[in-house]
Amino acid sequence: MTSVINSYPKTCDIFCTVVDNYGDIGVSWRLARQLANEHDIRVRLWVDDLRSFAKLCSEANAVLDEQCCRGVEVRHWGKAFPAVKPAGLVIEAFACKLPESYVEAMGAQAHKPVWLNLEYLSAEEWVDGAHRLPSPHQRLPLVKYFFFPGFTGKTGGLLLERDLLARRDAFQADPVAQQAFWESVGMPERMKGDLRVSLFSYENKAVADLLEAWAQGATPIVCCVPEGRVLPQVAAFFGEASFDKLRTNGVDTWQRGNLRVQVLPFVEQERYDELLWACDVNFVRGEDSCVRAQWAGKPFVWHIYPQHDGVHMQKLQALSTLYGKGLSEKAYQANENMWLAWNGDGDIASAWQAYAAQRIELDHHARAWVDQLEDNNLALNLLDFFSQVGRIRAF
Ligand code: TRH
Repeated sequence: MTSVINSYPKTCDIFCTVVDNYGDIGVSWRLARQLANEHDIRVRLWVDDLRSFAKLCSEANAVLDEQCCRGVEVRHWGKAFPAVKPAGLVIEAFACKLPESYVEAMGAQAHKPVWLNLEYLSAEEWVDGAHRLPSPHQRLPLVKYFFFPGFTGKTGGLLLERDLLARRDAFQADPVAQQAFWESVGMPERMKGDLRVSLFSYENKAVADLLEAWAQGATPIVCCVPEGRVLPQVAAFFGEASFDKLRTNGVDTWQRGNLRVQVLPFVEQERYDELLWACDVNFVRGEDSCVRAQWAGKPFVWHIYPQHDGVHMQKLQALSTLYGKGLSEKAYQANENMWLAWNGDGDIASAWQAYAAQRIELDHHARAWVDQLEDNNLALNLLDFFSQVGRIRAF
Protein backbone atom coordinates (compact mmCIF):
# COMPACT_ATOMS: atom_id res chain seq x y z
CA MET A 1 0.00 0.00 0.00
CA THR A 2 1.47 3.43 -0.89
CA SER A 3 1.80 6.05 1.83
CA VAL A 4 0.91 9.73 1.41
CA ILE A 5 3.65 10.91 3.71
CA ASN A 6 3.13 14.68 3.61
CA SER A 7 -0.49 14.42 4.68
CA TYR A 8 0.27 12.47 7.83
CA PRO A 9 -0.77 14.09 11.11
CA LYS A 10 1.67 16.23 13.06
CA THR A 11 0.14 15.40 16.43
CA CYS A 12 -1.61 12.41 17.91
CA ASP A 13 -3.39 11.74 21.21
CA ILE A 14 -3.75 8.11 22.25
CA PHE A 15 -6.12 7.33 25.14
CA CYS A 16 -5.80 4.12 27.10
CA THR A 17 -7.60 2.77 30.14
CA VAL A 18 -6.05 -0.29 31.70
CA VAL A 19 -8.82 -2.87 32.11
CA ASP A 20 -6.59 -5.51 33.61
CA ASN A 21 -3.30 -7.13 32.65
CA TYR A 22 -0.91 -5.46 30.22
CA GLY A 23 -2.44 -5.84 26.78
CA ASP A 24 -4.25 -2.49 26.55
CA ILE A 25 -1.27 -0.43 27.60
CA GLY A 26 1.10 -2.81 25.81
CA VAL A 27 -0.52 -2.13 22.44
CA SER A 28 -1.03 1.60 23.10
CA TRP A 29 2.58 2.11 24.17
CA ARG A 30 3.90 0.18 21.19
CA LEU A 31 1.79 2.21 18.76
CA ALA A 32 2.72 5.50 20.48
CA ARG A 33 6.43 4.75 20.15
CA GLN A 34 6.09 3.75 16.55
CA LEU A 35 4.20 6.88 15.51
CA ALA A 36 6.64 9.12 17.38
CA ASN A 37 9.89 7.45 16.43
CA GLU A 38 9.22 6.21 12.92
CA HIS A 39 6.88 8.93 11.66
CA ASP A 40 7.98 12.03 13.56
CA ILE A 41 4.55 12.64 15.02
CA ARG A 42 4.20 14.44 18.37
CA VAL A 43 2.41 11.78 20.40
CA ARG A 44 0.71 12.19 23.77
CA LEU A 45 -0.22 8.94 25.48
CA TRP A 46 -2.96 9.36 28.09
CA VAL A 47 -3.07 6.43 30.50
CA ASP A 48 -5.09 6.00 33.68
CA ASP A 49 -2.75 3.50 35.34
CA LEU A 50 0.88 4.56 35.35
CA ARG A 51 1.98 1.62 37.49
CA SER A 52 1.06 -0.84 34.75
CA PHE A 53 2.75 1.41 32.22
CA ALA A 54 5.94 1.52 34.32
CA LYS A 55 6.12 -2.29 34.18
CA LEU A 56 6.56 -2.01 30.41
CA CYS A 57 8.87 1.00 30.39
CA SER A 58 11.68 1.07 32.96
CA GLU A 59 12.38 4.80 32.60
CA ALA A 60 8.78 5.73 33.52
CA ASN A 61 7.99 7.25 36.89
CA ALA A 62 4.62 5.98 38.12
CA VAL A 63 3.91 9.10 40.18
CA LEU A 64 4.65 11.74 37.54
CA ASP A 65 1.60 13.27 35.84
CA GLU A 66 3.63 14.36 32.83
CA GLN A 67 6.83 12.88 31.48
CA CYS A 68 8.62 12.12 28.26
CA CYS A 69 9.54 8.48 27.64
CA ARG A 70 11.26 7.32 24.44
CA GLY A 71 10.05 10.31 22.47
CA VAL A 72 6.45 10.03 23.68
CA GLU A 73 4.75 12.50 26.03
CA VAL A 74 3.12 10.32 28.66
CA ARG A 75 0.29 11.92 30.64
CA HIS A 76 -1.58 10.56 33.58
CA TRP A 77 -5.30 10.43 32.69
CA GLY A 78 -6.85 11.35 36.00
CA LYS A 79 -10.38 12.35 37.00
CA ALA A 80 -9.99 16.08 36.25
CA PHE A 81 -9.02 16.29 32.60
CA PRO A 82 -6.99 19.38 31.66
CA ALA A 83 -8.06 21.79 28.90
CA VAL A 84 -5.78 20.82 26.01
CA LYS A 85 -5.91 21.39 22.27
CA PRO A 86 -6.90 18.10 20.65
CA ALA A 87 -4.40 16.47 18.33
CA GLY A 88 -4.93 16.02 14.57
CA LEU A 89 -5.24 12.26 15.05
CA VAL A 90 -7.14 10.97 18.08
CA ILE A 91 -7.01 7.28 18.93
CA GLU A 92 -9.13 5.75 21.63
CA ALA A 93 -7.73 2.35 22.41
CA PHE A 94 -10.23 -0.48 22.79
CA ALA A 95 -13.34 1.70 23.02
CA CYS A 96 -12.25 3.53 26.16
CA LYS A 97 -14.50 6.53 26.73
CA LEU A 98 -12.83 9.87 25.94
CA PRO A 99 -13.24 12.74 28.44
CA GLU A 100 -16.38 14.72 27.62
CA SER A 101 -14.51 18.04 27.66
CA TYR A 102 -11.98 16.68 25.18
CA VAL A 103 -14.71 15.51 22.78
CA GLU A 104 -16.34 18.97 23.00
CA ALA A 105 -12.97 20.54 22.18
CA MET A 106 -12.62 18.18 19.18
CA GLY A 107 -16.02 19.30 17.93
CA ALA A 108 -15.02 22.96 18.26
CA GLN A 109 -11.91 22.66 16.07
CA ALA A 110 -12.04 24.31 12.63
CA HIS A 111 -10.24 21.24 11.22
CA LYS A 112 -11.86 18.32 12.95
CA PRO A 113 -9.43 15.67 14.18
CA VAL A 114 -9.55 12.22 12.65
CA TRP A 115 -10.96 10.06 15.43
CA LEU A 116 -10.34 6.32 15.51
CA ASN A 117 -11.34 3.57 17.87
CA LEU A 118 -8.54 1.03 17.75
CA GLU A 119 -10.30 -2.27 18.34
CA TYR A 120 -9.23 -5.62 19.75
CA LEU A 121 -7.53 -8.12 17.45
CA SER A 122 -9.52 -10.97 16.01
CA ALA A 123 -9.11 -13.34 13.07
CA GLU A 124 -12.88 -13.73 12.67
CA GLU A 125 -14.30 -13.07 9.20
CA TRP A 126 -16.70 -10.30 10.24
CA VAL A 127 -13.72 -8.06 11.01
CA ASP A 128 -13.10 -7.53 7.26
CA GLY A 129 -16.51 -5.89 6.96
CA ALA A 130 -16.34 -3.85 10.16
CA HIS A 131 -12.91 -2.31 9.62
CA ARG A 132 -13.10 1.45 8.85
CA LEU A 133 -16.84 1.72 9.46
CA PRO A 134 -17.88 5.24 10.49
CA SER A 135 -19.91 6.11 13.56
CA PRO A 136 -21.17 9.73 13.48
CA HIS A 137 -21.40 11.54 16.82
CA GLN A 138 -25.02 12.03 17.91
CA ARG A 139 -24.70 15.74 18.60
CA LEU A 140 -21.33 17.09 17.44
CA PRO A 141 -19.98 17.35 13.87
CA LEU A 142 -17.59 14.47 14.45
CA VAL A 143 -17.21 10.99 13.03
CA LYS A 144 -15.47 8.16 14.80
CA TYR A 145 -14.09 5.29 12.69
CA PHE A 146 -13.58 1.71 13.81
CA PHE A 147 -10.07 0.57 13.08
CA PHE A 148 -9.57 -3.18 13.38
CA PRO A 149 -6.20 -4.85 13.51
CA GLY A 150 -6.21 -8.21 11.78
CA PHE A 151 -4.60 -10.78 9.58
CA THR A 152 -6.15 -10.18 6.15
CA GLY A 153 -5.63 -7.38 3.65
CA LYS A 154 -9.11 -6.04 4.43
CA THR A 155 -8.19 -5.30 8.04
CA GLY A 156 -5.81 -2.76 9.56
CA GLY A 157 -2.98 -5.31 9.85
CA LEU A 158 -0.63 -5.75 12.79
CA LEU A 159 1.79 -3.54 14.67
CA LEU A 160 5.28 -4.15 13.33
CA GLU A 161 8.24 -1.88 13.97
CA ARG A 162 10.28 -0.93 10.92
CA ASP A 163 13.43 -2.80 11.95
CA LEU A 164 11.95 -5.63 14.00
CA LEU A 165 12.39 -8.49 11.57
CA ALA A 166 15.95 -7.44 10.69
CA ARG A 167 16.81 -7.29 14.41
CA ARG A 168 15.19 -10.67 14.94
CA ASP A 169 17.16 -12.23 12.07
CA ALA A 170 20.43 -10.78 13.34
CA PHE A 171 19.72 -12.08 16.85
CA GLN A 172 18.68 -15.53 15.71
CA ALA A 173 21.79 -15.84 13.53
CA ASP A 174 24.13 -14.82 16.35
CA PRO A 175 24.83 -17.45 19.03
CA VAL A 176 26.91 -14.96 21.03
CA ALA A 177 23.99 -12.50 21.27
CA GLN A 178 21.70 -15.35 22.32
CA GLN A 179 24.13 -16.55 24.95
CA ALA A 180 24.46 -12.97 26.26
CA PHE A 181 20.69 -12.81 26.51
CA TRP A 182 20.44 -16.07 28.45
CA GLU A 183 23.18 -14.94 30.81
CA SER A 184 21.47 -11.60 31.36
CA VAL A 185 18.36 -13.38 32.64
CA GLY A 186 20.34 -15.82 34.76
CA MET A 187 19.78 -18.85 32.53
CA PRO A 188 22.32 -21.62 31.91
CA GLU A 189 23.92 -22.20 28.54
CA ARG A 190 21.89 -24.22 26.05
CA MET A 191 22.65 -27.92 26.00
CA LYS A 192 22.58 -29.76 22.69
CA GLY A 193 19.17 -31.34 22.20
CA ASP A 194 17.30 -29.42 24.89
CA LEU A 195 14.11 -27.56 24.08
CA ARG A 196 13.61 -24.02 25.34
CA VAL A 197 10.07 -22.93 25.96
CA SER A 198 8.67 -19.65 27.29
CA LEU A 199 5.43 -19.80 29.23
CA PHE A 200 3.34 -16.63 29.61
CA SER A 201 -0.25 -17.47 30.46
CA TYR A 202 -3.23 -16.86 32.69
CA GLU A 203 -4.21 -19.29 35.41
CA ASN A 204 -4.69 -22.49 33.45
CA LYS A 205 -6.14 -25.85 34.44
CA ALA A 206 -3.82 -27.68 32.04
CA VAL A 207 -0.57 -26.42 33.63
CA ALA A 208 0.12 -29.30 36.00
CA ASP A 209 -0.52 -31.98 33.38
CA LEU A 210 1.68 -30.22 30.84
CA LEU A 211 4.53 -29.82 33.31
CA GLU A 212 4.18 -33.50 34.25
CA ALA A 213 4.30 -34.53 30.59
CA TRP A 214 7.47 -32.47 30.15
CA ALA A 215 9.04 -33.89 33.31
CA GLN A 216 8.42 -37.43 32.10
CA GLY A 217 9.27 -36.82 28.45
CA ALA A 218 12.40 -37.98 26.66
CA THR A 219 13.52 -34.45 25.64
CA PRO A 220 15.11 -32.19 28.26
CA ILE A 221 12.96 -29.07 28.47
CA VAL A 222 13.95 -25.73 29.92
CA CYS A 223 10.85 -23.66 30.57
CA CYS A 224 11.11 -19.93 31.25
CA VAL A 225 8.17 -18.52 33.17
CA PRO A 226 7.94 -14.72 33.39
CA GLU A 227 6.64 -13.61 36.76
CA GLY A 228 2.88 -13.36 36.62
CA ARG A 229 -0.48 -15.02 37.05
CA VAL A 230 0.48 -18.61 36.26
CA LEU A 231 3.37 -18.72 38.71
CA PRO A 232 1.46 -19.92 41.79
CA GLN A 233 0.28 -22.94 39.81
CA VAL A 234 3.81 -23.69 38.65
CA ALA A 235 5.04 -23.36 42.24
CA ALA A 236 2.26 -25.66 43.42
CA PHE A 237 3.32 -28.27 40.86
CA PHE A 238 6.73 -28.30 42.51
CA GLY A 239 5.12 -28.59 45.92
CA GLU A 240 5.58 -25.00 47.00
CA ALA A 241 2.58 -23.29 48.51
CA SER A 242 3.64 -19.75 47.88
CA PHE A 243 5.90 -18.22 45.28
CA ASP A 244 6.76 -15.28 47.53
CA LYS A 245 8.25 -17.64 50.03
CA LEU A 246 10.44 -19.10 47.33
CA ARG A 247 11.74 -15.74 46.24
CA THR A 248 12.68 -14.71 49.74
CA ASN A 249 14.68 -17.91 49.95
CA GLY A 250 16.37 -16.84 46.72
CA VAL A 251 15.15 -19.89 44.80
CA ASP A 252 13.88 -19.34 41.29
CA THR A 253 14.65 -22.62 39.56
CA TRP A 254 12.90 -25.96 39.89
CA GLN A 255 13.78 -29.33 38.41
CA ARG A 256 11.71 -32.48 38.05
CA GLY A 257 12.66 -35.33 35.75
CA ASN A 258 13.58 -33.89 32.37
CA LEU A 259 11.97 -30.52 33.12
CA ARG A 260 13.73 -27.48 34.46
CA VAL A 261 11.68 -24.37 35.17
CA GLN A 262 13.27 -20.99 35.58
CA VAL A 263 11.34 -17.94 36.75
CA LEU A 264 12.22 -14.77 34.86
CA PRO A 265 11.54 -11.22 35.92
CA PHE A 266 8.92 -9.33 33.90
CA VAL A 267 11.17 -7.53 31.40
CA GLU A 268 10.72 -4.57 29.04
CA GLN A 269 8.86 -5.19 25.80
CA GLU A 270 12.04 -5.24 23.70
CA ARG A 271 13.67 -7.82 25.93
CA TYR A 272 10.52 -9.92 25.93
CA ASP A 273 10.88 -10.04 22.13
CA GLU A 274 14.37 -11.44 22.60
CA LEU A 275 13.02 -14.16 24.85
CA LEU A 276 10.52 -15.12 22.16
CA TRP A 277 13.22 -15.09 19.50
CA ALA A 278 15.54 -17.24 21.61
CA CYS A 279 13.02 -19.96 22.53
CA ASP A 280 11.93 -22.89 20.37
CA VAL A 281 8.26 -22.74 21.33
CA ASN A 282 6.41 -19.85 22.98
CA PHE A 283 3.29 -20.00 25.09
CA VAL A 284 1.64 -16.59 24.89
CA ARG A 285 -1.63 -15.02 25.92
CA GLY A 286 -4.08 -12.20 25.25
CA GLU A 287 -3.28 -10.06 22.23
CA ASP A 288 0.09 -8.36 22.10
CA SER A 289 2.33 -11.24 23.19
CA CYS A 290 0.46 -13.44 20.72
CA VAL A 291 1.38 -11.07 17.88
CA ARG A 292 4.97 -10.81 19.06
CA ALA A 293 5.25 -14.61 19.10
CA GLN A 294 4.12 -14.62 15.49
CA TRP A 295 6.80 -12.11 14.52
CA ALA A 296 9.34 -14.33 16.30
CA GLY A 297 8.77 -16.87 13.53
CA LYS A 298 8.55 -19.75 16.01
CA PRO A 299 5.72 -22.15 16.82
CA PHE A 300 3.46 -20.69 19.49
CA VAL A 301 0.62 -21.86 21.71
CA TRP A 302 -2.04 -19.28 22.46
CA HIS A 303 -3.88 -18.91 25.75
CA ILE A 304 -6.70 -16.63 24.70
CA TYR A 305 -8.13 -14.01 27.09
CA PRO A 306 -11.16 -15.81 28.54
CA GLN A 307 -14.57 -14.15 28.23
CA HIS A 308 -17.58 -15.09 30.35
CA ASP A 309 -19.84 -15.96 27.44
CA GLY A 310 -17.28 -18.33 25.92
CA VAL A 311 -16.98 -16.35 22.66
CA HIS A 312 -13.22 -16.46 23.03
CA MET A 313 -13.26 -20.06 21.75
CA GLN A 314 -14.65 -18.82 18.42
CA LYS A 315 -11.80 -16.34 18.23
CA LEU A 316 -9.33 -19.09 18.99
CA GLN A 317 -10.82 -21.30 16.30
CA ALA A 318 -10.72 -18.46 13.77
CA LEU A 319 -7.00 -17.88 14.24
CA SER A 320 -6.25 -21.58 14.30
CA THR A 321 -8.03 -22.02 10.95
CA LEU A 322 -6.34 -19.04 9.34
CA TYR A 323 -2.91 -19.75 10.76
CA GLY A 324 -3.15 -23.43 9.86
CA LYS A 325 -3.69 -22.86 6.13
CA GLY A 326 -0.86 -24.56 4.24
CA LEU A 327 -0.02 -27.03 7.00
CA SER A 328 -0.30 -30.76 6.36
CA GLU A 329 -3.40 -32.34 7.88
CA LYS A 330 -1.33 -33.92 10.66
CA ALA A 331 0.46 -30.73 11.61
CA TYR A 332 -2.74 -28.72 11.38
CA GLN A 333 -4.51 -31.08 13.78
CA ALA A 334 -1.54 -31.15 16.12
CA ASN A 335 -1.45 -27.36 16.30
CA GLU A 336 -5.19 -26.99 16.73
CA ASN A 337 -5.45 -29.73 19.35
CA MET A 338 -2.60 -28.19 21.30
CA TRP A 339 -4.27 -24.76 21.31
CA LEU A 340 -7.61 -26.28 22.27
CA ALA A 341 -6.17 -28.40 25.07
CA TRP A 342 -4.25 -25.42 26.44
CA ASN A 343 -7.56 -23.56 26.54
CA GLY A 344 -9.35 -26.30 28.44
CA ASP A 345 -10.65 -28.50 25.64
CA GLY A 346 -8.73 -31.78 25.40
CA ASP A 347 -5.93 -33.79 26.93
CA ILE A 348 -2.79 -31.69 27.10
CA ALA A 349 -0.29 -34.53 27.52
CA SER A 350 -1.25 -36.30 24.30
CA ALA A 351 -1.74 -32.96 22.52
CA TRP A 352 1.84 -32.01 23.43
CA GLN A 353 3.24 -35.31 22.18
CA ALA A 354 1.59 -34.88 18.79
CA TYR A 355 2.60 -31.21 18.65
CA ALA A 356 6.24 -31.91 19.48
CA ALA A 357 6.32 -34.59 16.77
CA GLN A 358 5.36 -31.92 14.17
CA ARG A 359 7.89 -29.35 15.27
CA ILE A 360 9.96 -29.27 12.09
CA GLU A 361 6.94 -28.52 9.93
CA LEU A 362 5.55 -26.07 12.48
CA ASP A 363 8.91 -24.29 12.50
CA HIS A 364 8.91 -23.77 8.73
CA HIS A 365 5.30 -22.75 8.80
CA ALA A 366 5.90 -20.11 11.46
CA ARG A 367 8.48 -18.41 9.21
CA ALA A 368 6.22 -18.57 6.16
CA TRP A 369 3.37 -17.04 8.19
CA VAL A 370 5.51 -13.98 8.93
CA ASP A 371 6.13 -13.53 5.19
CA GLN A 372 2.37 -13.49 4.62
CA LEU A 373 1.71 -10.85 7.26
CA GLU A 374 4.60 -8.44 7.22
CA ASP A 375 3.36 -6.12 4.47
CA ASN A 376 0.13 -5.33 6.28
CA ASN A 377 1.52 -2.79 8.73
CA LEU A 378 -0.96 -1.29 11.17
CA ALA A 379 0.81 2.04 11.76
CA LEU A 380 1.18 2.69 8.02
CA ASN A 381 -2.41 1.65 7.33
CA LEU A 382 -3.62 3.93 10.08
CA LEU A 383 -1.68 6.90 8.70
CA ASP A 384 -2.88 6.20 5.17
CA PHE A 385 -6.42 6.10 6.46
CA PHE A 386 -5.83 9.47 8.14
CA SER A 387 -4.73 10.87 4.77
CA GLN A 388 -7.75 9.40 2.98
CA VAL A 389 -10.20 10.88 5.47
CA GLY A 390 -8.41 14.22 5.09
CA ARG A 391 -8.70 14.07 1.27
CA ILE A 392 -12.41 13.19 1.40
CA ARG A 393 -13.05 16.16 3.66
CA ALA A 394 -11.14 18.48 1.33
CA PHE A 395 -13.76 17.91 -1.43
O1 TRH B 1 -1.52 -8.92 29.63
P1 TRH B 1 -2.45 -9.56 28.68
O2 TRH B 1 -3.17 -10.70 29.19
O3 TRH B 1 -3.44 -8.50 28.14
C1 TRH B 1 -4.81 -8.77 27.90
C2 TRH B 1 -5.09 -8.89 26.43
O4 TRH B 1 -4.57 -7.86 25.67
C3 TRH B 1 -6.59 -8.95 26.20
O5 TRH B 1 -6.87 -8.96 24.83
C4 TRH B 1 -7.25 -7.76 26.87
O6 TRH B 1 -8.58 -7.81 26.66
C5 TRH B 1 -6.93 -7.82 28.34
O7 TRH B 1 -5.52 -7.74 28.53
C6 TRH B 1 -7.58 -6.70 29.10
O8 TRH B 1 -1.64 -10.09 27.40
P2 TRH B 1 -0.90 -9.32 26.21
O9 TRH B 1 -1.90 -8.68 25.33
O10 TRH B 1 0.02 -10.27 25.61
O11 TRH B 1 -0.06 -8.17 26.92
C7 TRH B 1 1.10 -8.42 27.62
C8 TRH B 1 2.11 -7.31 27.38
O12 TRH B 1 3.21 -7.45 28.27
C9 TRH B 1 2.69 -7.35 25.99
O13 TRH B 1 2.88 -6.03 25.50
C10 TRH B 1 4.06 -8.00 26.19
C11 TRH B 1 4.41 -7.46 27.53
N1 TRH B 1 5.43 -8.20 28.30
C12 TRH B 1 6.59 -7.55 28.62
O14 TRH B 1 6.82 -6.40 28.22
N2 TRH B 1 7.52 -8.21 29.39
C13 TRH B 1 7.33 -9.48 29.84
O15 TRH B 1 8.21 -10.02 30.52
C14 TRH B 1 6.11 -10.13 29.47
C15 TRH B 1 5.89 -11.54 29.92
C16 TRH B 1 5.18 -9.46 28.72
